[in-house]
Amino acid sequence: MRSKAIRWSLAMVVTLAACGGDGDTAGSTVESYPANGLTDSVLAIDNNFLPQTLTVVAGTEVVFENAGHNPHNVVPADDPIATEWGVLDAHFLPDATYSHVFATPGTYTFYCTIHGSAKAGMVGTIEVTAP
Ligand SMILES: [Cu+2]
Repeated sequence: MRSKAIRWSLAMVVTLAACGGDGDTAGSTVESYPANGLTDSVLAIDNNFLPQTLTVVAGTEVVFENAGHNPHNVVPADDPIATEWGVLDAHFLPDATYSHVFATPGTYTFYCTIHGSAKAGMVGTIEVTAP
């Protein structure tokens, strides 16, 4: 039982390690890139994100900071409990920061569930471009 689990874990590590190059088993062909040491930032103010659209190269760490006086959160448009990335308001009180490395090119729409929806209000976008 246990050795099977370990073997499965190793298989996952090997699979992930192999993802640097040619495709993966998930059906997605978008390549991921390692952290590149660059950082950029998005401020949560009352009640908006600044900037509302940020463009970064894949591998950049984006630091979200609650620069407002109110609690906010940062959740992906299709993931309101932030299972993939993002931070809920309990961990994003004023002055708190949350950072995430955007490794895969694409468009990442996010919002604050307190002050917006996935389409309006306190909503923002990270555009991640290929290096
Ligand atoms: Cu908010």
